[in-house]
Parts: sequence; structure tokens; C-alpha cells
Amino acid sequence: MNRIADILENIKTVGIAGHVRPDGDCVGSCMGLYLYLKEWYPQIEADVYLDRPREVFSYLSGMDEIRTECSGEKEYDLFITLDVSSLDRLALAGTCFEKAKNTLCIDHHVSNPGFAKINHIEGDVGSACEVLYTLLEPEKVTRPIAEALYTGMIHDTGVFQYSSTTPRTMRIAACLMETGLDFKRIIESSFYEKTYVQNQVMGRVLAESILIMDGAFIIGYLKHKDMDFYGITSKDLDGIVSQLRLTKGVAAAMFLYEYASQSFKVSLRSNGNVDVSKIAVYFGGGGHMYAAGFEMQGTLYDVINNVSQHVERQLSGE
Ligand SMILES: [Mn+2]
Repeated sequence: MNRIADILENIKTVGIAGHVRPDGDCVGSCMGLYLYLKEWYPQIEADVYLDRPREVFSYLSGMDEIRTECSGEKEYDLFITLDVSSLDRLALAGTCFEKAKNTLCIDHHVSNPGFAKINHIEGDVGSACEVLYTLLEPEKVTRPIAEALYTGMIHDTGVFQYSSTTPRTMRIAACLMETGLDFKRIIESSFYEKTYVQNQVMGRVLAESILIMDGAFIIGYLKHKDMDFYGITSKDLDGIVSQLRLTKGVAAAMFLYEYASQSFKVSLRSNGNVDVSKIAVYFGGGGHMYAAGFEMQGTLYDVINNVSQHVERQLSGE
């Protein structure tokens, strides 16, 4: 498949869905394709299924048309998943996916096994939105569609910062920019902007962070009672581990928060000399060489001690 148009012939109904807890790339790719079908294939009845996206994406068009529940009764001619790395990550619409006459998976995760009948997976591309763009007719990408795709691209590349950013990424971003979208507003309001309390918490975590192994490993943490005190949830903690990683001289960074008593979610980031995916996999999680995560039970110091040993072993070349 080179163009989405190739498989839309004689199709009357299309379902679209992303992964659980949708991020910017998931929301952007699902809404980008939904808006594209609505605009250029009005004869097709298209539905988009997503877990309720975060408020920061409310500037995108068509958000009030998202279906946040799926009865599973509808039999679609074609069901398309976007940014979904495996079938168990598909949100809401599993039954519709199984019932559909044809299925298409558009994704950018290397680990994707190709669970649909047709799979268009480019494992080394920075975002699902970038993969999706290459399947569309460029002249048909209107400003609302471009806003959705641009949102996904900036979120999954850290605003064109991660190593997955290529000249093609920037060329596509340039084409999207030419539709006249307000890139400054999109980047600030959906990516960088924090609430007052989110900034307070980030400040506190940074102030109380621990730097060990001669400055090679930095650890930030938040206890359950502190999360209660600030009245925050996990989605208020985005960006903290990335900020820790930017500490001069560190090889790796860890941020852990206690989501329930003695239960921690752990995020790891590396600057290249530590493969954090190996550590995450050891503790039952997953991820990439530079970014990975897992969950662990125990006291704060149990978690810190356990993970630190693995970081130290990798740094000493054992
Ligand atoms: Mn993605």
C-alpha cells in the first residue's frame, strides 16, 4: 500500500482507533485521518474511537465527535489503528476491530508484530503522524488536518529534538506549516505549558533530587503523600524525567513516583552510555535504549538501590 486512497475504494464504513491513554501522536494521527476522510471521502461513514483525550488537545478540530465508548455492534468495512504497537494496546474498539471485514495498522513502533490484515509499519520513523502523512495526498492536507499531524509529530519527537527526527520529518513539518497553522500556539499549549501546580511539583522534585555515582546517575522521586498533598495524578508528572536527564554530566536519569502505598512507577532516561531498556525489561517493563519504564513494589530505597545497581554495572562495563 502506497496511498490510503488505494484501499478506500468501495469502502462505505471506516472505524479508527488509537491506543489506551492516548498521547499527542495517538490523538493527532487518529484525528488527522478522521478529518481527512470526512473532508475528502464524504460518502464514507467514519467513526473515531479514543479514550477521552487530555484537555490540552482541545484546539484540534472534531474533538467533540470522538466516540469514547464502543458497543462493538457495528461491522465496519475497514478498521484502522494508528500508533497502536500491539493488539492488547488498542483502546475501546477491540470487538469492532475483530468484526471488521478488513483491518489496517499504521504505526511506527519497531516491536509491532503486524496484527492487522494490512500492515503499514515504518519502525524507525519518529511518529505515527509522519507515517500517516506519507500515505495521504499532500495537496489534500488542509489546515485542520495539518494541525492534528503537527501535534503528533512534535509530541513524539520532543519538538524535533529526538534522534528519530530526520530531514524528511522537517520537510513534512514544513509542508504542514505552509497550511498556515499556528505552530507556536500548538507547541506551547500542548507540549510545554504547565499548570502552576505542575511547575511547583517539578521544582520540588528537582530540588530534592539525588545525584550519585560521581554525578553519572540522577534520581528524582515523589511519595504518595506528596501527590495527595498537591492533588495531582500521573499525567501531571510529564516532563520531569526529561528535565532530570538534561543535568550536565549525567549518563542516566530516573524518576519514580508512588502511585499507591509502596507501589512505584519508574521512568528511566539515558544519554547513551546506559541501555535503560535492558534494566526495564529485567524488572518486567519495556521501552527503548534511551527511554524505558516499569513498575516496582517496595520502599523508595528498595527501588533506588535495586535500579542503581543495574546502572552502576552497565557503567562499569560488567
Ligand atoms: Mn507514537
